[in-house]
Amino acid sequence: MNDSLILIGGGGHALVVLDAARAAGIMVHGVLDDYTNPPACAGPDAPPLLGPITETDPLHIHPWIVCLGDPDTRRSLCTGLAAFTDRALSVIHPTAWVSPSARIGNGVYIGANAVVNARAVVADHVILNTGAIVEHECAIGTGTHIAPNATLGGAARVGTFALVGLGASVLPGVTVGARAVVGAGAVVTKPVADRTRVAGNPAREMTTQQR
Ligand code: JB3
Repeated sequence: MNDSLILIGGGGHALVVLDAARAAGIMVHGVLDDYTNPPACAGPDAPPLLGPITETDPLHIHPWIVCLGDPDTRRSLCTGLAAFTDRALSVIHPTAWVSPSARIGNGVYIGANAVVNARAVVADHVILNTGAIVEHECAIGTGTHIAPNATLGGAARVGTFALVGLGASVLPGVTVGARAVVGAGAVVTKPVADRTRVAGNPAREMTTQQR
């Protein structure tokens, strides 16, 4: 297998993954994107565009990471690429702290200054964005995005393909369900059901009008 990385998606998130990969000494082979607009990742020092995001040929020989923030697109891509998951590569910025007792899946992005403390379990394709804090014994499901400066208290749990928004907090031991969305700055004090959107302090379910 060639060890240079494919970025799936070439927008804003790919830009930060590209920087982190380079800072970690990972060579980036190219980008898959749909070219509807010039992708943010294009430019003189950018890796080449190799094809649309659905192109799987390069994934037979290269490691890869999904670089799309949109949860629905991430979910359909990660599900469709399940056969290639063993080649999904995690990119960890050198300034992140990851406890030696934490378990990190495949294709995980851990951004600058993020912290993953002891015995946390982070499943495949998770984004732990810039400065996110994942405390001891947390469990994060596949494909979930913990946004910049969001904090999960000790032993908090977040289900698959959920979003914990910018600067939000989940109190220790509290569970956020699969595909739930926690709004920016929210403070989650009670369990959040699957596919539920919450916001505020303390976080409450958003009505259809508030969305
Ligand atoms: O907030 C932060 C720090 N990061 C956000 C990140 C987590 O999610 C960032 O600000 C953006 O909100 C988002 O980054 P992302 O996913 O790179 O979005 P954007 O900059 O819009 O780039 C999406 C790229 O994916 C574009 O180049 C699209 O052409 C390409 N793309 C291809 N197919 C697609 C699809 N994007 C979407 N959403 N859906 C597709 O099917």
